[in-house]
Amino acid sequence: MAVEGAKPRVVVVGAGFGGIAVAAELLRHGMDDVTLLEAAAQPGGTWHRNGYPGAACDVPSHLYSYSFAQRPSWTRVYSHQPEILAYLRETADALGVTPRIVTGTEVTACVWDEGTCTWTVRSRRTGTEGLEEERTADAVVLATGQLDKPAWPALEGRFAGHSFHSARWDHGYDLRGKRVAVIGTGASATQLVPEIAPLVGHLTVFQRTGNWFLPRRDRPTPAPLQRLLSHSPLARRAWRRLLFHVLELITLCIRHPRTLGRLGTLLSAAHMRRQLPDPALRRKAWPDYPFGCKRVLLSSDFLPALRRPNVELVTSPIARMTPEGPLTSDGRRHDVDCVIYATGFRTNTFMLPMKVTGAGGRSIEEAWSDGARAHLGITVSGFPSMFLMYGPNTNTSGGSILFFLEAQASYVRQAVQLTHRTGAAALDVRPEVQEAGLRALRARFTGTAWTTCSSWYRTPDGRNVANWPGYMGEYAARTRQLDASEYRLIPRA
Ligand code: N01
Repeated sequence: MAVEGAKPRVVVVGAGFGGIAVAAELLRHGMDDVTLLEAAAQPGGTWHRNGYPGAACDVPSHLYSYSFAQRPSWTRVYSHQPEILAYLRETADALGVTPRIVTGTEVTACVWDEGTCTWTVRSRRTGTEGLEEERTADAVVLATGQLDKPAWPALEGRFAGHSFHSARWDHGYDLRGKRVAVIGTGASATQLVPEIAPLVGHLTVFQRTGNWFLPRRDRPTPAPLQRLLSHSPLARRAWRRLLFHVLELITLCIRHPRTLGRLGTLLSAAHMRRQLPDPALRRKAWPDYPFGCKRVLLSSDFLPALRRPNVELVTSPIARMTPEGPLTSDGRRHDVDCVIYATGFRTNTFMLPMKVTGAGGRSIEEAWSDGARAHLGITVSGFPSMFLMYGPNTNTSGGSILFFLEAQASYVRQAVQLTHRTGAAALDVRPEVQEAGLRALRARFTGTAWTTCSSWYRTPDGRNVANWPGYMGEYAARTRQLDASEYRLIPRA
């Protein structure tokens, strides 16, 4: 039973950038009954899981970091995974979040109890079928992210050699001198291919769709910039502001494919032509959809890696897998020792990694049978005081996801405060508000580049359930102040 006057008990599922952001926000506002349950052995979320060679961020670090924990000393313009993970863990330590994280704990179910107006959160030790633990919470925050569950292609046949997914890299396997296949050419493949190409005997890269590229000049942070940022908080703010506006330009191009989008196309095409002087290879790698429909890849070393003598780009579709390697539909069998699936994540069904049951015993699967939806990507009608971090329609194709996470953390904190202040047990977004928001959101996609091809952002029937259709600034404005009239307060039993 929710206890009147007592501090709200909040359980956060996931201790990545999202979970840590919301926990830090609650603690900063005096709500210290917060527990984070993390399935992995260590906090860090996607930056703990994705340790493939070359894993890095393609958003500049001075923006891909919390505004409330800025680090002037980033060693590189685009930091690599170890530095980002260290930053996240150090920040969690400094803000008092770490002692509240319970690792190795997999949440199996979150169930809304109508009698007590609380959530029951069931969990067990990760990887066991053992006894389940139960916690009671006044609010749950699901911070499990959009990019957690690796997607494996449904290919007929079985490969007899070694294989693994890029998001679960096998660090024990020595790639040196081996014949390796990489399936997929998304953001992950783009980062790992240049790293492994010099090590392996032969590398075959299987591309289903080409990509648009923009340069990513990965280099140490220039010393004068680092000095300036270390000494001047004003300069730090100005630098972040500048990076923010530069990234908003990518969204501007995506939103206006017929006008400004052409400029993006030109810039990308010039970069790709410079990097691929051989017309045959260029033709193979070239995308066949408008700039910005899929994620624009920031890379200056992937296309040059394709020119190496030990690398081959294969664009004939994989017909099936054989024990020796992929067989492409042109009848060629590509014999390899190892297959690396850089095939992304299961995203657009959005099913959470645990059972979630809301009011009236309705499951999240039922609520989302017609596609994942949430008010501002955060609250779902019929699931009182349940909040999502990086929920439906809050991904960004151009900006920094951390910007969205901070906006969501503040919004969740306001919701928990409102509930507590008014003496209510919970709050529930009004269904008509959620539906009106969804209609407006869908209308915002009309005419944008996102609608011009299939991508991981979209369901098979074409709805974009992953991305925010506008600018980072719009999302911040929309979420800055929680509008209490959009919610129904549920009185205590
Ligand atoms: O996954 P993806 P990812 N046969 O889905 C191909 C974030 N991220 O892990 O384009 C052959 O983009 C598929 O082909 P197609 C970022 O948000 C960020 O690379 O669908 N190929 C595609 O090429 C990113 O968008 C960073 O035709 C098959 C690839 O596999 C998101 O994670 C770094 C196939 C999957 O690409 C996902 O990126 C890395 C098949 N059967 C990732 N099935 C940063 O720097 C799929 N493919 C912050």
